[in-house]
Amino acid sequence: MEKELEFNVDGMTCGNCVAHVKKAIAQISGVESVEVSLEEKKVKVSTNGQVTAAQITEAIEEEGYDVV
Ligand SMILES: [Cu+2]
Repeated sequence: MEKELEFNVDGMTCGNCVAHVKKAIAQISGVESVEVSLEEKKVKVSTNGQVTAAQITEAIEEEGYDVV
């Protein structure tokens, strides 16, 4: 079943940051789409329901950004 997860992410300052975060999350198997709002510092991820929030948090943190 499809599931949407939302994260508040600190440290993104420009379009490159957004691209890095998007790419890192999109590589996780089971992720269907990623939306990033630089202004709101929000990341919305649609998944097939088989992806955990912890997996996504890890991917964001590996890119050097903070999930708050
Ligand atoms: Cu940047």
